[in-house]
Amino acid sequence: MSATATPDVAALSQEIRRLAKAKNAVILAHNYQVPEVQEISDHVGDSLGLALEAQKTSADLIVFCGVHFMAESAKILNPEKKVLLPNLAAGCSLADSITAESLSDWKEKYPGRAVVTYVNSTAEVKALSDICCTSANAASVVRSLSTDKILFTPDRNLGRWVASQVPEKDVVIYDGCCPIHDVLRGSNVTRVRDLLPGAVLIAHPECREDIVEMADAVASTTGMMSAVGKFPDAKTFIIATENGIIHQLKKRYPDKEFVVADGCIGCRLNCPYMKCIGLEEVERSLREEVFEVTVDADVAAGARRALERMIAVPRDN
Ligand code: CIZ
Repeated sequence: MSATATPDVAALSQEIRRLAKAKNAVILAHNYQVPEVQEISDHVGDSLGLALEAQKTSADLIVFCGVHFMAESAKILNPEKKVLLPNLAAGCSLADSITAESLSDWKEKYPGRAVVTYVNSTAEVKALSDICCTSANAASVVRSLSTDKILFTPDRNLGRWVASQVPEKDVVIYDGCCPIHDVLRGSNVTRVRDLLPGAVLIAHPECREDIVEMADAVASTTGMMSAVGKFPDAKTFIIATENGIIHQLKKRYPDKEFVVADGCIGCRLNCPYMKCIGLEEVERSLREEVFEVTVDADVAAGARRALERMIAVPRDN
């Protein structure tokens, strides 16, 4: 906990840690969560890192501070554990951009292709896929497949970036996107760059093509943590992804300056779903053991196969 925490934050944080210990719970937080939630968590990371933590935990209870598809993946990989999502409103517009029905129609339109699905998707969609990927391993996942014919779902920006990294494959890309990343335009980033000459631009592959093309590095949130270290002489970094990652970047690199790519923390690069879990929701979740995430057994079996195939592939970044 930071020295500047207000008494409420301090008291709530203490109570959360007390409850977590009493209930043998592990608290996992995504890099996009608010700083105070990241601070009371046992592990902070991206969806792949957190899925792996969930797989190896000996805790009885997993409190997942992230969005629904992430908690669902933790449940699928740990069917015996109770997995809690502190706020059921924590959805994902990208995951909602594809349904099992629309994927089935699309598979019929492109028969014989291997379906690679970004983890930002529902369990039903994962269950209809050959393999999942995250932004930290998407290119390696596509490269690992024996077929050259790929259907990539649902993020068109990540899909296009992956296709550019693996040009030997023929990748058909679904037309979904993360509205938080997709709303960012090259002109926003250029304006920030002009104000900060010499700053290094690191972009998430969910950003639009022009932004990825002007970036000095393209990386997942975990990849961003190591990418900063590759520019030892740079003082200032412009970060093109959801603003929650800034907290971990500042902790790891206290001497560097991080600026959100739209130049305005809390505006466009702020996911309302990622930000709907606060300390009150985490405390209630632990105390009342709400809201339990469940997945139909047949759906879970199909989704687990796609997730486990993904986990066997090493990370790109
Ligand atoms: O895979 C994740 O956790 C997401 C959604 C983004 C990232 O790059 O970490």
